[in-house]
Amino acid sequence: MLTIYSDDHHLHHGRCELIDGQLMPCFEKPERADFIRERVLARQLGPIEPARDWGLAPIARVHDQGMLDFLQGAWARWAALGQEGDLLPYTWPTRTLRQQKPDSVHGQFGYYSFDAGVPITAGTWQAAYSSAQVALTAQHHIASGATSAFALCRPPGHHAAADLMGGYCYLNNAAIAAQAFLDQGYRRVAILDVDYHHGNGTQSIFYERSDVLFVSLHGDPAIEFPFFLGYADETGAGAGEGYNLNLPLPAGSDWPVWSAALKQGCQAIDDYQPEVLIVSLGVDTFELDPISRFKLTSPDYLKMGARIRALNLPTLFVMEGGYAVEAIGINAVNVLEGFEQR
Ligand code: OKS
Ligand code: ZN
Repeated sequence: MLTIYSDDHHLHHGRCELIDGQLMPCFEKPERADFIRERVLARQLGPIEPARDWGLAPIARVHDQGMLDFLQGAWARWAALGQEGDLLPYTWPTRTLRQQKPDSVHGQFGYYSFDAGVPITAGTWQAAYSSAQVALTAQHHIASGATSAFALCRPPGHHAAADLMGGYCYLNNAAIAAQAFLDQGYRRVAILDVDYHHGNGTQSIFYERSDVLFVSLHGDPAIEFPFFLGYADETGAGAGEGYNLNLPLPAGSDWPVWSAALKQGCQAIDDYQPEVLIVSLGVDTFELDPISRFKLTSPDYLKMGARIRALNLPTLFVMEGGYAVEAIGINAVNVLEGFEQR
């Protein structure tokens, strides 16, 4: 399987995030992608190719132009104020507050985000832009006839909505790839999100549309980030009614529990008869993940890949979360090797 990778992810390295009342070093760190890349090489999964530049247009097909302008220009505005530390949002237009964009860089960041897990550093725009280009390059290979490809994206994307960043995500790489397929003439795209967290951004982008089926297995949002989306009664709206399937699972879910939900998700995908499958591949379902509460083991990821392969669809894997860095490469590549039946 071909892997697409960009070194630009190193340009994004946030310092801190708030976890359990304490400022901790960011879990979403460059080593994550480095470990996955090293495992791809060690296992000889296939060639690793750089991203090509497809420009801003395919990104703007999914994201709000105001948010893109903000993300692209925020660091320069922050630095011009004499600041050197990470730019972090801290006020949001929630209940009782006005939904309008203020002038200040902090006010605008709050307007375009839903949590504080999205530090903007000097290289964040370039890293997020290149991460989207990684997804688009892998998408191009599948549209050109490849049966699978791995977009080694970092930063991840599935929490990012059209005009909201959050949960370590700036640009929704999987959604941008899905929209690219549609713009190239595909009519039905399925997205299977196996990350531990609900892909609230991806869901919201396609919620009222029938051309993208979104299926997500995740920690029950009643007790897990992102808390405010991802419940089982969210089934789509308008033309999208019936094209959104959330499968929230309890803390402690292991392979028997998780794989039963996967079976249900795969059945929905099979019924939909998509032309292509995008897998939002997070491996924070791992038993040793520091911020998650599922209990999948490294061999389970081989079974996951084999089950996805049984859908018999051209499949684009897009990297999302996973924070047990010593094992992230093993687990992510196990899915790909399971898919390839190696
Ligand atoms: C608090 C922790 C927020 C958890 C973000 C989860 C990101 C993730 N700062 N999404 O898939 O892995
Ligand atoms: Zn996650």
